[in-house]
Amino acid sequence: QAVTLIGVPTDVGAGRLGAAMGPDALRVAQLGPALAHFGVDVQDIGNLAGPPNPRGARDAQGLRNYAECQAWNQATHDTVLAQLQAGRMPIMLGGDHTLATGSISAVARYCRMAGKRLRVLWLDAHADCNLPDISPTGNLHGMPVASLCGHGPAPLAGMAGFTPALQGPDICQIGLRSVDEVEKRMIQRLGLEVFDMRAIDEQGMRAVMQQALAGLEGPEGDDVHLHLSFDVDFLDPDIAPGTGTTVRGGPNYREAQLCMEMIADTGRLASLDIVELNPALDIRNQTAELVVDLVESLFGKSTLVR
Ligand code: DIR
Ligand code: MN
Ligand code: MN
Ligand code: MN
Repeated sequence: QAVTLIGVPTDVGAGRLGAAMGPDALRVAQLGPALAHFGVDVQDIGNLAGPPNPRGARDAQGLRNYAECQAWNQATHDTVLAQLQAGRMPIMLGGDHTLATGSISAVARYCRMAGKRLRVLWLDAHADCNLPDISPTGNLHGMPVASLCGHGPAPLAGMAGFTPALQGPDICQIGLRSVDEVEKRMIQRLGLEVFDMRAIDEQGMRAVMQQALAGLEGPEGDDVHLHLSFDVDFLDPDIAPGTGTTVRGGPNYREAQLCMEMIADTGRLASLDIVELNPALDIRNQTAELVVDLVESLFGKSTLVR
């Protein structure tokens, strides 16, 4: 297995500064060596270049830092596509969640060329399907799911070379507990598959993940490309304080581990975003270290011989 680490040091889509330091915090927490330990061929190509954060106000469309978000996404798209075409699994070290528009649009483009079916797992406290006119903040990190489903600014919605890059039912969101009023209707309109925290409370993480991963294991899942978009604020703030928009009541350590282990068991993971890690808000890099611990499980770390 060959993996490429791609640093995307941007916070232009977020409401607070600091996620731009995320890639280096993950390197300090030894993400690369942790994966190499499992026999993975790891290449770290360093950080992508892009514009700094102008800390702009909302523009006429209702967006903050739109041109800069567009530039970061284009760079991300181009690099991810090249890595997939080279037969390597891209891992984005974010950076705010806006970058998922670039990474997933590249994955969608690649899947279409390679004849694969794309399935996206979106671990997040938020639904990220706002539009410029309904967003309460104007921050683009609250919008990538809408862009990928063909809504919002045309250059972002068309980044895959066709629109939409994804249909709502191709995306499964897990861990939601903070959704804006009008955004709730977008979830319905897009037809997203959602397991919110109430579903996890009532059914347990195991039953939720069994449903989320249905159809991926065995021969019927052979042509599936599984992309994981992992927003660090998915995790409970008690264990993961180092992120910009914490929401209490998220998955605890054991639930998060089980989630990752069950994804690993499918053997279908083919690309990954790690986003919204904000070292400026972290405590001695503990959130970055937790993320590395969870990514180890995602790559098959287990207690017993498997
Ligand atoms: C909020 C927060 N729904 C927004 N979104 C966040 O600004 O659109 N997404 N934090 O991760
Ligand atoms: Mn979030
Ligand atoms: Mn997010
Ligand atoms: Mn460890």
